[in-house]
Amino acid sequence: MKKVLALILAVAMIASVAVLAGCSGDKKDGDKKDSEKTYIIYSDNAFAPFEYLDTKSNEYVGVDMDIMAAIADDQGFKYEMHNEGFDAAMGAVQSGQADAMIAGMTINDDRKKTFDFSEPYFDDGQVIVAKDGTKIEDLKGKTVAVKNGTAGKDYAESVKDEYGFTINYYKGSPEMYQAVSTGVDVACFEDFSVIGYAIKTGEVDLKILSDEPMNVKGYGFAVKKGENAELLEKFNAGLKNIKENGKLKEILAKYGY
Ligand code: ASN
Repeated sequence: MKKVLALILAVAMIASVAVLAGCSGDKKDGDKKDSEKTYIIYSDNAFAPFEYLDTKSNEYVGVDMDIMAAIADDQGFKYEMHNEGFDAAMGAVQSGQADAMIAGMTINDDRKKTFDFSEPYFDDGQVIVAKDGTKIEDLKGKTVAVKNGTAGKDYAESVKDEYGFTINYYKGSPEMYQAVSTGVDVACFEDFSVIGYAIKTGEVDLKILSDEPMNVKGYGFAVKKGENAELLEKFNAGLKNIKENGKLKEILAKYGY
């Protein structure tokens, strides 16, 4: 009888030790999960020099890609980048499929209703772009090209009655440039630095019609409003550091700014 009792006791002790070990093991796993969380970040896919496919390495490169890498390194977090296009990125953040987006995204009041933004890291506005020789009066009665969901689209919609044009909507910047180059649309609306880069690199043979960029505002990293505050904090802390230590300047200089 004594032997049986001792055995039961021993088994009970082993079991409780195992349970305890299990508990602390679980806790450790939980901690590990937190620090090793991989954030899902979405971006545009053809918005040079902010994000574009480098055909040599077959990888997405650009200002935003470098900023994200520098900040993740500074703050010690992991992330996975998905370059799916601008409108797709906004949808992914809103649906919770993505934790955040970085896509040369203009910070404006309308977007602040559905997104929380980081501090700005670059300023830009939009310009009207067309074939050489086109004048602003030529937009009347014609169609212009815009990219879905963008600040350029908002700008075009706000002046369409004044200039007398109608709008064709495209998925990406290259499709928009092509529509203008091939004469489907008379002009397009694009961020100044991006079309400036495309013209400079010879990717497109178009001219900027506007005297100066309109609606100049900061670009920011964005999360869904009220969500992922911790990631936004990390981004801002890292951004502050790379602004102070010269890394942001270095990244911008690498792409000609
Ligand atoms: N600057 C654009 C916007 O905020 C972003 C883009 O086209 N990638 O609407």
